[in-house]
Amino acid sequence: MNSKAMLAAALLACVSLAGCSKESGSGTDDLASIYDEGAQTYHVRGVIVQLPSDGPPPTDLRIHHERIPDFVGKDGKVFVNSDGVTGMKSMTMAFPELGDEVSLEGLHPGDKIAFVLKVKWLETPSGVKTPHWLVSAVEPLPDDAQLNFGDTVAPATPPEDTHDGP
Ligand SMILES: [Cu+2]
Repeated sequence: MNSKAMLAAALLACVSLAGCSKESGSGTDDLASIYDEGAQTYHVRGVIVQLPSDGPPPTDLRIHHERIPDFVGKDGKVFVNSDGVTGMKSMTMAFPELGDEVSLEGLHPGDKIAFVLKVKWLETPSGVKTPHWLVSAVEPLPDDAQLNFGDTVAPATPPEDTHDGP
C-alpha cells in the first residue's frame, strides 16, 4: 500500500468511527468539528520547516508544501492565481491546527511528509470569507521522495504566511 492509500485508509478509519475526534474531550474539539461538514480535503506533500512547540516563544508547525492544484477558493471553485496557475501555489505556511490523531513524533525539520489538509471557508460576522485549515493526518515520506516545488509564490516580504489570494 502506498503512502497515499495509507493516508486515505487512516482517514476512512477515523471517519467510520463516527467522529472519533469529538469524544476525546480535548480543547481542540470545537475547532476540529467545523471540518466535519463542507470542508475540502487535500492530499499534499511537503517538507517540515518547523515543528510546533509550546515555547517560549510558541511555534506552529510550518510546512513547505507542493502546489495544491485543485485548491478551492472562497467562491467554491478551483482557485486561479493572477498568472493563470490553478490552485494554491507552493509555499511555506503555518498549520496551527492539528487533528487529535496527528503525531509528529520522530519527525524533524527537513523531513519529507505527506499530509491530509482539510480546509473550510467560514464567513466572519462582517461577511468576509476566510479559510480555516487543519492537518488531519501526517505520514513520513522516504528521504529520496522527489518533491516538486515548482509554481512557487513569487518571493515577497515576508515570504511566509503570504497567501496569494484565496
Ligand atoms: Cu499554502
